[in-house]
Amino acid sequence: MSVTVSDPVVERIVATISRSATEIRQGLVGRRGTVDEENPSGETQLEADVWADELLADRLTAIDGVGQYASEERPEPIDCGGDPATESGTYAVAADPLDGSSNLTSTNSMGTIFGVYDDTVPALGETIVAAGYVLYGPITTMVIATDDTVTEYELTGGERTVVRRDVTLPDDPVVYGFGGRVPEWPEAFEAYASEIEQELKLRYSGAMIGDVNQVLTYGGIFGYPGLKSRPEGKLRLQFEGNPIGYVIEQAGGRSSNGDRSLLAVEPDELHDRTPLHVGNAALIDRLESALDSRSH
Ligand code: AFP
Repeated sequence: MSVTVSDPVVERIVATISRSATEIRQGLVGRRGTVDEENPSGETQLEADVWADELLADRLTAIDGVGQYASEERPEPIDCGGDPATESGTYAVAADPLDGSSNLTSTNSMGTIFGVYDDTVPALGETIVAAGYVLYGPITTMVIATDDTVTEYELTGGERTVVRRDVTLPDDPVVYGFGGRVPEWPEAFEAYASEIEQELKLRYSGAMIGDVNQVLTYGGIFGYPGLKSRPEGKLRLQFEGNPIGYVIEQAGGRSSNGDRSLLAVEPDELHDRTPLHVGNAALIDRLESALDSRSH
């Protein structure tokens, strides 16, 4: 049975993404090649990245109530109607059309991430009213978080069917996944990671959505820390950090840039990167104290 989101504009946004998901999945075939372009983060784009971005842009900018569409694959937002900053019921949608697209070459799991901001982007995560992701795994599933609850769906033929309601992180964490090469980890993070490695099972796929869904399902922690060569980390605040931070916080967990909730991080630029950590609150509390104690 399908459950709709109470806000009609948000419902149209999530329905459009869930209906597009089956098409995106089918359209990956034959689009594994790279295009001669880089995205604003300097990463080589796949045909699939550009195609999925254009498909979502076309569909989402046509929705009455969507005032802006921004994505990891394009330098600037598209202004497409009212002003999210001043008009109530008008939102900005920020998306990572194909998270983990480098997994397409080896045909491993990937995702589509979205955040619905009640402000113009770049915006504070605290202005998010809904967020979620589609996971292109063995089956296609979707997780949608709103201020009320977190729901997991299975997607078939463009329709979404509830498989889990009021999703929360299990109390006893089981899995962990940390990105970046170990020699690149700052000492404080490496010390924390070596404790966690003794306690939990490793689950790291190269696509954040696959790893975060492991954490949402079994409990644990996913992180892509600030690195020695790149203290700002790899992942993007507006398109990855805020939406995933919102989902995990609505599911009773915590998010952190190492110092505070991702949703409280003031953005400067649309394509800002951030150290990103999400999971069970106790594991994130320990991470922040570990990073704090070594910095003093
Ligand atoms: P791509 O979208 O370029 O494949 O990057 C995936 C990602 O943004 C995120 O989904 C992964 O957790 C992380 O980067 C993987 O990074 P590493 O390749 O450095 O492990």
